[in-house]
Amino acid sequence: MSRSTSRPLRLVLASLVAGAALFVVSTPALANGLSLIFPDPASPNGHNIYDLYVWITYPAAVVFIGVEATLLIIIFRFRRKHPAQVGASWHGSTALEITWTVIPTLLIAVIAFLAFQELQRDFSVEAANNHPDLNVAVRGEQFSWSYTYDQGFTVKNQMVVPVGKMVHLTFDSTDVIHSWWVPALNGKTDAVPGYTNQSWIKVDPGVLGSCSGNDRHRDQATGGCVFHGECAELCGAGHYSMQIDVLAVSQQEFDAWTKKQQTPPATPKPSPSPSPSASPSAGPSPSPSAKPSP
Ligand SMILES: [Cu+2]
Repeated sequence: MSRSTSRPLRLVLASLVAGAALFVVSTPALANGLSLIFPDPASPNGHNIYDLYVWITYPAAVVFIGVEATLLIIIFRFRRKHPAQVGASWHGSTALEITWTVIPTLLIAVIAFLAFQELQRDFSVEAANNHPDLNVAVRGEQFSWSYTYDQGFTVKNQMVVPVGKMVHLTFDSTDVIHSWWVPALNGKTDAVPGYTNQSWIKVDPGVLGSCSGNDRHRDQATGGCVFHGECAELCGAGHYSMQIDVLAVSQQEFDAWTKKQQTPPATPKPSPSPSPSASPSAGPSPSPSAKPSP
């Protein structure tokens, strides 16, 4: 191998080794739950989506490294070595063309099949087959979320659910398309005006013991875990403000919270009737700075 050839080849080899090292280093991190892609999943469909993503990423990384390595080797090995050199040329190769059409088509078909299967599970089948413990209707509007529970009350901003229970979610919108997504819990689900979408969550009870990550925090008042998500469909000027919070608590805390929501707010006591002697103009004296209206 000449000196000029060995240098680029060394570069290629070094790049390959660096890529492979990165891949190997990231594998135990993924296995230990440290997320390089999504937050740690905390619901069965969150787990399934996460696993599918990782298992698509592995072969994709192998294909990527293989293609890039082949490309680099060809560039350096078959480059023009002197100005008069004329490269070899081919006019079509049926075998090659069939190969590079069939293999990617098969790969994409497998990915599409697995993804479609998982989406079906995420969107409704699982909840329908498992008799949901709770139904919550999620409604998007510019620019907030509301949650209507089986028990007949509606809350805004934060959804509260018991851990370990199958919560069936339906989604719609009053204005434009929004999308409800808490990556640790479920797949992105659109809230569409005039159409009802479905999904579900079943939060791992373990989050009551361990609730750490960039996408979640401990709720001190209840000991529950708050998962964070965002509207994932550009829906107008206030899109950024359509934040999503899901507080997962114990069944006991959930029952107490539900009871509180169902209790009608205390009606204020009627004020005593004014004394007949009171002057109708009686009231706080106007501020000296107040100007009379014209
Ligand atoms: Cu939005």
